[in-house]
Amino acid sequence: YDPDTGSPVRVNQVGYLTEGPKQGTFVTEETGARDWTLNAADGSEVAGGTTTPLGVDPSSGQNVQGFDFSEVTEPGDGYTVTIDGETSEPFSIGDDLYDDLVDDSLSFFYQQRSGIEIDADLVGEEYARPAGHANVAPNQGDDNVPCQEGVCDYTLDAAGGWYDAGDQGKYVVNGGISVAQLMSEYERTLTAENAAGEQLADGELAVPEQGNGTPDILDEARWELEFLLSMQVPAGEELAGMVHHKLHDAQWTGLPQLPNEDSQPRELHPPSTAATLNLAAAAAQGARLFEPYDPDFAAQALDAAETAYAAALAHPDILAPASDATGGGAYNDADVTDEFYWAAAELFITTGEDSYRQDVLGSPLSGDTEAIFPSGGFSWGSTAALGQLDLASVPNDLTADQLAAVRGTVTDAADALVDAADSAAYGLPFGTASADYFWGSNSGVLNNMIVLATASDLTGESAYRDAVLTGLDYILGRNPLNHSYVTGWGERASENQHHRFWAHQLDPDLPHPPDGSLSGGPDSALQDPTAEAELQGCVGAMCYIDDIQSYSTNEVAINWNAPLAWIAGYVAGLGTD
Ligand code: 9MR
Repeated sequence: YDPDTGSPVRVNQVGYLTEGPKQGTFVTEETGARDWTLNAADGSEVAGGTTTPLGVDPSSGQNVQGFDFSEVTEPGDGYTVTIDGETSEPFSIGDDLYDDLVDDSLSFFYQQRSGIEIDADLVGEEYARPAGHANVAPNQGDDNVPCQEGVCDYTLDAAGGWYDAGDQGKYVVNGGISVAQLMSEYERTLTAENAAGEQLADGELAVPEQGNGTPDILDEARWELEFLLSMQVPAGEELAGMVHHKLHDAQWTGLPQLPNEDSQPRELHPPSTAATLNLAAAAAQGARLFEPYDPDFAAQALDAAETAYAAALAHPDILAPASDATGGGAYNDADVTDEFYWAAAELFITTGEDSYRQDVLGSPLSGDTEAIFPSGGFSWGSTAALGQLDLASVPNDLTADQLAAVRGTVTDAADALVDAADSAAYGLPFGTASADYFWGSNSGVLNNMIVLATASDLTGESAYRDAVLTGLDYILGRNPLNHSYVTGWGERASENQHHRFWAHQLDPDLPHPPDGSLSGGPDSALQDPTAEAELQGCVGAMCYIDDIQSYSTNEVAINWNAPLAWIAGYVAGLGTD
């Protein structure tokens, strides 16, 4: 496998913060150090030095060298680095480089909304579309969804929410982590010193609820929270309080397909303990955040969260099976210890009740840094970190000793990630073995960056912040493919992600994904036919193709854009020092 990767001089194609680390990677057959120069847009030489030979990078098989121009702090656009006659993509140095990434990465969520027209005034003509699954033929509508045969004999009004990804399914497991991360992006602004809070406020984001008195990012979160609440089994039914795992088409549909043109029957799948705990956790967090803006909604959310948690305790092992993958993803999960941990943590933070504290402290995960913070990043299937990060950073009733222990796991995990970033040729806080690159690997990188960012908030230590920024460099082009995984950000960026409406590659009348859409990223397991055909023999971080059919390397998803949005808020806030 030998793709065109352009210049061997690899940089963050967007740019570097004025006071941040500034590193790049050079791919070469040479083993001895080379000279590098940094040039301004007018061609003048700004700085120079020699590279550091690093040997063969296991994530790519490339022989590489590193270079570092952190000493340069003159803001500007159009910088390039040249080594051995090879010149990098251009990039900027400055403090406000990432402000627009906050808006772009969050606009993704509005544009994934189900059950509402996507308004040209908010997103432009190209991206406007009719409401999807709103019960207008040929849609069957999500306002009256029956269960699969034999699962239940009621229907639910489960309209609204976000489509998961390139498909039009709606999954409670995955909706939960995504909405939690948007809420956490907001919640961080209540305590962190450098946070982009103004950018998330009422009237700032392109959402239809502008001007309603609630921060716009919470309006976006509520669109999903209401959907999650609607998936709960009604009182009086068998398994009351449990939550249906997911709702999607009876059969997989082809591409392209606008959401309003889907004619497949929609079906509710059985409840699961994991989905129930996702609702418990997300609704508990929502309850405390909506309290100042809509106390009735906050009370409704807390009641649903407590009912769900009690139902999960009564039914702790109703597991969604891997086989349930016709017409939608399975989101199967054989271990819900982490979901119990997350839900108990959020309920404790919100209510202060001792029973939830006991469930957190009595969990087998309590104090187990490596189990809570897996090296490949927390995820929809490994959610304990969401609770731990909130226990560490959101004011709560833990005793001083308990809080110190929780914070210790965060900084221990972050220390390991700093070491990983320092030893990676491409600077990312993530593994470098080929097998470390799994379906959605970019979200693993970004979630590790959130652990680092939280450690930086807790301690003020710059090493944590620096590893967040070198992780961002990887996402935006300093990587083995010389490729930015965020549409519209960087010279060589993804634009053909797997999506049924943003399908320009298949139909020129349809748009590319909007700016700020993150690709899942390299997956060395080659899990779709296009990857199998095109990527044979690839190593680790090379196993990616910007093709709409490669859903295992190049899909978009709410749980991948959510950590991008969180990190965009963090990095934009750094610039406001
Ligand atoms: O993100 C999910 C990944 O962890 C799984 O390995 C993969 C296969 O089960 O599914 C991914 O989730 C997809 C979901 O099943 C359906 N919607 C699109 C999601 C992103 O590809």
